[in-house]
Formats: sequence, C-alpha cells, structure tokens
Amino acid sequence: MPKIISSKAFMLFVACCLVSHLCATQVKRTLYINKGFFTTVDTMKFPYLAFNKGNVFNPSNEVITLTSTDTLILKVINNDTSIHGFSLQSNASVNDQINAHDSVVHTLNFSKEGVYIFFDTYKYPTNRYMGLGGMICVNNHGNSKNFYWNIKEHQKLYNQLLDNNGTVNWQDYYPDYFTINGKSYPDLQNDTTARVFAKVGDTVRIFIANTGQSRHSIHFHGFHSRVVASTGNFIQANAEKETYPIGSMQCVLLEMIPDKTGLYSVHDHNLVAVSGGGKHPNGMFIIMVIN
Ligand SMILES: [Cu+2]
Repeated sequence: MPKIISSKAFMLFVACCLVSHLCATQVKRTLYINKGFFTTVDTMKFPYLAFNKGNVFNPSNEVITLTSTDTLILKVINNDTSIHGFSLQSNASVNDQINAHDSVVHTLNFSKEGVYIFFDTYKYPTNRYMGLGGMICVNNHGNSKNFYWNIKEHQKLYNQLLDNNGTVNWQDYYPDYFTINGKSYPDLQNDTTARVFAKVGDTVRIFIANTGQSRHSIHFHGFHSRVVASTGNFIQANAEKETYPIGSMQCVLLEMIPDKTGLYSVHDHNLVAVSGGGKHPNGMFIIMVIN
C-alpha cells in the first residue's frame, strides 16, 4: 500500500515538474567583451569597447530581450587582453571580475518590465565610458513594436587618453559625439532597431538606457508617451509627456500609440547633442515614420 501511494506521488511530482518546465522559458545568451575602434559620423576613429554577441567587435552593444517569466542563462566572455568587470545595475550580487579570455555564467530573472543596464565596473567609470554598457529589455506586451535606444556621448580625446592609461578630469568633459546604439544622424536613420517605423494605432515601445556620463533630455515631436517603467529620479511611472531627462545610468521604458500619420523628429533637447564633430544635426536625432 505505501508503495502505491509513493508511486502516485512520484507521478504527480513528475507531472508538476513537466508543467513548470513548460511554463518557464530558458533563454541562453552569450556576450563577448570586444575591443576595437569606434568610427564617428565624420569618419574619425577612437578606441572603444563593447559587449557583442560574437567575438567580432561592433560598437553597438548587444540588446537582450526577455519577458518577466523567462530565466536568462547569461555567459560573459572576456575576449580582451585586459581584466574586465561585469555587473548588473538591478542586482548587487552580480559583480564579477573577469580575467583576459576567462568567462562567467549567471542565471537571472527579472520580475518587472523595464530596462536593466549591464556594465563593466572595473576601473569605474573608465571601461563603462569606453563603451561597456548594454541593455536587458523586459517586455510583457505580446504585440508591441519595439525599439531600443542605448544613448551615449563621447569625447574623442578622452578615449585616446584612457586607452593609454592616462587620467581625465570629468569636470572638464566636453563631449563632441552623441550616439544612439553607437550611431549618429544620418546613419541612425538606417538602424531599424532605433528608428521608429509604425502605423497609426500601433503600440510602440521604446526601451532607453543612458550608458554615458552626461544627462540627456529626449524630446519627441508629435506625440506624448506614457512611462511604463523608469529608474530615473526625474521621471515618474505613468507620467505622460514629451520630454524625458535621463541621467547617466538611468533607464526608461516608454509606450506611445501614434494617432496621426507623418514624419516626426526626436532629439536631445540639449542642442549640442544634436551635433557630431561640431556639425548639425549629426547627433542624437531620429525622424520617426508613422504610416
Ligand atoms: Cu524639437
């Protein structure tokens, strides 16, 4: 008799395991820390670092997308010849030091929708400034049109100095290039992950992280958005507005439902950030298309 009960209990246990296994999706991703050169909109070059999905350098950091029921198995490989760090802004227990050509693995869950920054804490803020800051985007809307903006500014001379183990004074920081996903206008117009392209009535979601050193005020023409999630001190959840001041290492998830067709610009309200190498409008500037 006890044997029958225990075998029934065992079958129930197996069934439960199967159900919970089917509901929870495991997402496996690998990030490579790569070193290379950033090419600006006016073809200047400076040393740069990025988290990429392969071992080939690309100045756009990889974007990881999840839902809040996913479990992320994340491997980070240091493909550089120097030590790097790996941290997650929302989770203090993720704080690694990774030797050259070494790697770490984390199992992570994100219970809330929003944007989470992963970044290099080693020699902080140097390596993060040099490019090592990316986004994990958690979205439960099954039918939204999603766009990803990793916003950042650069001062060419600072990258060169820091790469030569020089010191810089952040009080004297006057950035000369301003990018979204490592690109400036007009190249940004060809970034399908950044340029909003939607129809009237679509639910547009824009995942924004500021991985730079400066604050950036993102200003939309044409539409107000609703704040779905925010880590910023300046932006409250559910606020509906058209300008969003996003501080260094802060994130916002916006939702916009366009009600009219046309071309509408989005730009940093600080007009210096709408330039590149002193030329306007070669900075943080996107023309959205609503059909
Ligand atoms: Cu404007």
